[in-house]
Amino acid sequence: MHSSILSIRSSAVAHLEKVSNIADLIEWKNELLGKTGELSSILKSLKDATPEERSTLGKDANTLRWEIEEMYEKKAAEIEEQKVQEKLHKEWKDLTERKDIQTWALHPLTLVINDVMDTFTRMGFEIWQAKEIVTEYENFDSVNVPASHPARDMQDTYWIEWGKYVLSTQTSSQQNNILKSRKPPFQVIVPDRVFRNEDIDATHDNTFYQVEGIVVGENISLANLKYTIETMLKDLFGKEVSIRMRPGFFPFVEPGVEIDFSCPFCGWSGCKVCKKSGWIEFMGAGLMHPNVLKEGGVDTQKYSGFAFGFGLNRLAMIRYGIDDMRIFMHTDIRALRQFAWK
Ligand code: FA5
Repeated sequence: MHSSILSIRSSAVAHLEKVSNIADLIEWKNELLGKTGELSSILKSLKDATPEERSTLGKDANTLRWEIEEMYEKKAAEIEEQKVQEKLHKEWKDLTERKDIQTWALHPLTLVINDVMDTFTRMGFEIWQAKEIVTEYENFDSVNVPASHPARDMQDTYWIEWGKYVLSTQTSSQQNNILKSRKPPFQVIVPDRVFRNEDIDATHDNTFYQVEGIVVGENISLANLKYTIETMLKDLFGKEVSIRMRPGFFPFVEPGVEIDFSCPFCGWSGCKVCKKSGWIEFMGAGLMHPNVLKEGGVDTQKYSGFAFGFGLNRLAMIRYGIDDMRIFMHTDIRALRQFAWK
């Protein structure tokens, strides 16, 4: 290659290495190939050259022109690629990081149901899947509450079909189905939503959760009931909790009791949760009424049983220090999320 072309070429290559953007690249090309560019000047000067020189210089100059065009295209592509990479790097987002997405949370009632079910399954209870629409027979007659019985008025009922179907007012509506489908001895726990046509206030809802437990076997007594409930409460609150039984009336148990437990927050000294009494009202329970056992096909000469039922909403309120039950059924996510990990 002609020495002057070679010198243009090497300075062009050196200069190109320093070029890092399209504007400088265009300028670089213009300085070589533009009207007043170095190579153009050489091509223009060809007319004064000897024919021999004209042929070699012309050929070399043209070769360099194509080379410069090629270098230009290659560099332009490199600059473009670098721009894309920088953009990608700047805008890259780790979608798996999910910093800006709120973490999921279980509903406080679900958390309490899960814990209560864990406790009972550890004690060997089977979980029974209840129904929310039940027959009048299941809800009332089968648990010793005949049509004329005043106890029907104790729970204001939503009728689905008058005289036939109701929204279950109590998980006790499952007792008869359980008795008919299990052979003693057995122990079953039933968590479910129940419904009562009641005025709603801070401690009453018309839709709430109950947990029913029934245990049937030989020589089942109130002592077994006491042990079961104390064990469950100890597991739930992580400390010793005592219970006391007061006489209580429920048509499906005899004797019937109301069970309170010692306040796990103040240990009897009196606090806001137990309303300074040291005790928290918890559940209805008792030994299963012979009529209920017989209606379920259980041999009452051989077997006895106990049953209990408690409100899960009230337990969740105690556990989380909530003073208004209505937040459970309202859909205020801000209120519900705060209990997620307690
Ligand atoms: C019953 O429902 C009986 N079936 C419990 C039972 C089962 C007794 C087995 C004996 C043997 P009671 O109506 O008291 O009983 O309701 C039980 C619990 O449900 C109450 O202690 C309370 O915690 C909860 N509860 C009752 N009414 C409401 C309401 N309107 N809102 C929220 N919780 C309620």
